Amino acid sequence: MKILFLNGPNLNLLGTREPEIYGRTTLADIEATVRAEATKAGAAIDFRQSNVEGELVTWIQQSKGAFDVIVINAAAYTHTSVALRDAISATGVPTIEIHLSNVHAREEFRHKSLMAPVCKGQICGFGQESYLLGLQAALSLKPN
Ligand code: CA2
Repeated sequence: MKILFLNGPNLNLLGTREPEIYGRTTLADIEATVRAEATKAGAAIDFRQSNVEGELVTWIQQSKGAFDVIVINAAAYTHTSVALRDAISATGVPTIEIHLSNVHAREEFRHKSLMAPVCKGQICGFGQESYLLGLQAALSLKPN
């Protein structure tokens, strides 16, 4: 199984700013943990981050035929991006939405996810563990 992990804007800052909200683990640390678990499960992962909405859209479009599942932490674009939602919907690759923080326990503007209706499901609030739970959810989906 091939799984594409996508990370949105500012997640490259993980571990360096606002540790009280996002912890001290870097995105590279998370990638290493997820990669090790995926390897044990016999899955191949690609792990990418971009601050550019259009780049994330392009990666989602290109995932068709190349990946079985997308796991995405779209960060702030979760709450604003019709383009990401349309790309997920148009591409049709099963997608799992993840977040480090519990977005529903934070500011009201974070309660709404534009992509949630076109995703298989949402995992949030477990810190870096959300990525491993996202991996487990991806593994539980049968490849098309
Ligand atoms: O909890 C999550 O994973 C979020 O997707 C993180 C986004 C936020 O906009 C979403 O509402 C919830 C923010 C990512 C920014 O990451 C930073 C990391 C370190 C320092 C500053 C920002």
